[in-house]
Amino acid sequence: MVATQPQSVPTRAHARYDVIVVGAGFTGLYMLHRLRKLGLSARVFEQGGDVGGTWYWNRYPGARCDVESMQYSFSFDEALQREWDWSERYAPQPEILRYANHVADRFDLRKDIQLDTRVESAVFDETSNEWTVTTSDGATVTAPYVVLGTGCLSNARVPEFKGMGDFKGQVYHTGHWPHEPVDFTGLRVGVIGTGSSAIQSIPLIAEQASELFVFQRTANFSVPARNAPLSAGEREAWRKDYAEIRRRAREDMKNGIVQPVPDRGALDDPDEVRREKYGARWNSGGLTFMGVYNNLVLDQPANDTAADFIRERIAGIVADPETSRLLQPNDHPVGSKRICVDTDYYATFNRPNVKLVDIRSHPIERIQPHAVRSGGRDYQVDALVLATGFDAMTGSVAKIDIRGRGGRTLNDKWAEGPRTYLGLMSAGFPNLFIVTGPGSPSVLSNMIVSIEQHVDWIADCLAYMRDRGVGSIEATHSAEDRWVAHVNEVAGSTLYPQANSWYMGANIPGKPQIFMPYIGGVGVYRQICNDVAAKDYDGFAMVVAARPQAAAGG
Ligand code: N01
Repeated sequence: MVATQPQSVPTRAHARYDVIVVGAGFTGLYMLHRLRKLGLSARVFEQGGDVGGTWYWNRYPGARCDVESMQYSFSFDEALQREWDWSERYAPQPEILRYANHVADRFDLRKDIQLDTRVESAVFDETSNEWTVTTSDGATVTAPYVVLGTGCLSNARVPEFKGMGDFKGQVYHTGHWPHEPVDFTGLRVGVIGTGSSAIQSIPLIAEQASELFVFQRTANFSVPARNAPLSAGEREAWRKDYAEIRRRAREDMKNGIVQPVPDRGALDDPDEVRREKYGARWNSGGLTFMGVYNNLVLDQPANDTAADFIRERIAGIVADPETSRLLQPNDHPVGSKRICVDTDYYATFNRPNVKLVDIRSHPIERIQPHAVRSGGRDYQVDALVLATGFDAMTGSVAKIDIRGRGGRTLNDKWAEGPRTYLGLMSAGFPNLFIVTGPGSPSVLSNMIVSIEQHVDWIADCLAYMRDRGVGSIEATHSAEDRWVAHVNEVAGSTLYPQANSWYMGANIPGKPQIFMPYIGGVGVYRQICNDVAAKDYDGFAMVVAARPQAAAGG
């Protein structure tokens, strides 16, 4: 790998770069920026029509981030974090997308990003230590390194309902929402699913639709967002302490979201104190509800106190007793599925035009040309919204035909569940980095904190290798085995594996059920990654290049 000046690289039938990056979401943008700083040539391939990843695709009504904007933003550039003014406590999707575009423009990234181009395959050549990547435009490119920034929630999942093809109305998936405005005014709409995407969109769809049927298989715990405009004064207050806030996020023992640190377990407080604390968090809103006590995801009786509190609140909001009963989750610990954050979700079921349909007791039998049939009844709908989630964490990686040593595919290696060392690499696939992959804190964390940590670690690793003439890096099988065991052990000490969640792969029929993210906390994880790097990349095998690598980028 020879340093080349950042340059504009035109599309060609065959080209060679130092690094190929898959995806132009926040990972791809920051990775490209870091690679440029190292003087490396890179090409980013993005299947979408613009940058932004998740925030490019998830345009459904009400889409916004459930991590506060002042924390869900890049920290790597001081001027950037001072110049961008978030308008609300929780930024809406269009604003986050504008931010991604701003980052692309500000750092002049677009010239190395090729949009509307899917990476179809990546094949490693053991002789040259290079990846050959083919793309949907028929091009073939090569590079010693590939970085997968494919996103964890980017492979939208459409369940195979019988009769789906017969449906005469429009069908939308929340994760693949059209770019044109969708108007449900006067329409009868069916929403299938009650995860975060549904819970955000249902209140807004209900305002337009003449009738809305919500098809619920599993009730989810949701807490109010308490979203509000962010004043200049509030932004300034954040910025005053930004360096310290960012440090705390990086070193956080949990998810990289700065919040008050609990000093006790739920059962250490008497009933009335506990209720008061839950009430205060409910009133202040947001994901930090789970941070009231330090044992809510560890101890079932402790968890029950939080679950009971939320169930009581639901009962207090929803007027119809049967609807209220159905909306109260009772089959998983609170937090073991991603807790949802909403604006008026439960109250929406008090509207006369909204009906909850229990498809747990009466599964969807088939989709009719103008209806959804469940329990022998046809619910007449003109449009269907599938809020049915994603083949999470591994789905987008699995869509690429990745072949490592001996031609073995990554899908074959991961057939029994994903295996990585630190979530960053998988043994047998040299020079292939994964960002926020399975085995890293990933979806259990503030994604931007994790993305920056991974990208920095990868960039530092590439610099280390270049300085030492190393041509390849690969996770060893033994280090990977130890890490996988550790990830499972930590997950097993929590309540998380008790839920049929997408964290477990449980939402995809046939997908191996393994708790995919690393739950040890972003601070601990960062320290482990730093220690590994400090010990000359302990657990990775590095091979010195047999010959100086050819100049790249040309
Ligand atoms: O997807 P989900 P999502 N028949 O998988 C149901 C992030 N996110 O897009 O639970 C009937 O959570 C399924 O039912 P069940 C966040 O991390 C963040 O909502 O499998 N129903 C479930 O109700 C989130 O966790 C934000 O029984 C079927 C729903 O569809 C993640 O993305 C906003 C079905 C899927 O829920 C995914 O959220 C949005 C079937 N065959 C998303 N298949 C914020 O930042 C699935 N379902 C706020």
